[in-house]
Amino acid sequence: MKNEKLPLGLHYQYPFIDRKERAELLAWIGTLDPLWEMRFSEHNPPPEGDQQRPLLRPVYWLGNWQFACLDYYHSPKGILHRCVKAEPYPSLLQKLVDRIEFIAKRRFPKNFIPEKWKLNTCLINFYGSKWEDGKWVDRARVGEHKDFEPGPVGSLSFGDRAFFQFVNGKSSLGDENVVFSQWLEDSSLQIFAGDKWKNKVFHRVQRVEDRRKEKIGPDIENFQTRRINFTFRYVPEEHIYPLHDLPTHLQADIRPYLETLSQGSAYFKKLVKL
Ligand SMILES: O=C(O)CCC(=O)C(=O)O
Repeated sequence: MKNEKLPLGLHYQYPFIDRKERAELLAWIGTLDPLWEMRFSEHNPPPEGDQQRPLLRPVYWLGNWQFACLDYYHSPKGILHRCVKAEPYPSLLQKLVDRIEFIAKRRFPKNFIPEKWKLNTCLINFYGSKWEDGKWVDRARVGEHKDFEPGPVGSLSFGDRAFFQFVNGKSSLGDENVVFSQWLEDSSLQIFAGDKWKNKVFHRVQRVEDRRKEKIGPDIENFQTRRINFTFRYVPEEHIYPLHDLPTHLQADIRPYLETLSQGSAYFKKLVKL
């Protein structure tokens, strides 16, 4: 889909990133060491009927890290000890974030933008296939969910294009459930905002094409990446915790992740030594 007229609260721009920016960004992404997190931990065990499992894909967070085992940020109630202060954006990313914030403020009604809103949190998702039991298994999708961080969410896509949908409920309902679909192209920007797109409907990535055959992202053991997506969100500063302000049992739960991160990141190296 090109930059056609979209419903209020949706913005799509393709291309948003030029070739030089893309090359710089991808070179930087290649230096990251994404984590393959487990959903639960010793102090947050699976609820009855659920089981411990890895996330569908490797991730990297900037600004603050929402470790899956701490439970994701879920405003207004699930905000305590969810977001751990993490690395700041590199300057090339900050420049893009400034542009996205500018577009959102110009494009959407004032009441779509919370006071103090700024895109201070970034989740980088790596989509692709995982080597499992002697074969490559496609893991390039995300089920229906909402992003509970307040205000507009900005999303940058790289690599193979993704089929993105807003839906009314859970997937068993089939196609009548779909409110809006769009392809997210390489180097595109999507922003969604307002009560309908943020709070009422769910969103999901149904599938990611496998056409470009481009080597994208860092080497990840037993994983082939074909799409990388950044979602920029706003977490109010008072909900972001310096690591050492977390209760010690939660620090213990995320300690192995921090150790792993410290091998590739000066920020986390310093943090684990403190
Ligand atoms: O990959 C995408 O386009 C969307 C990712 C997403 O829904 C999320 O990170 O919450």
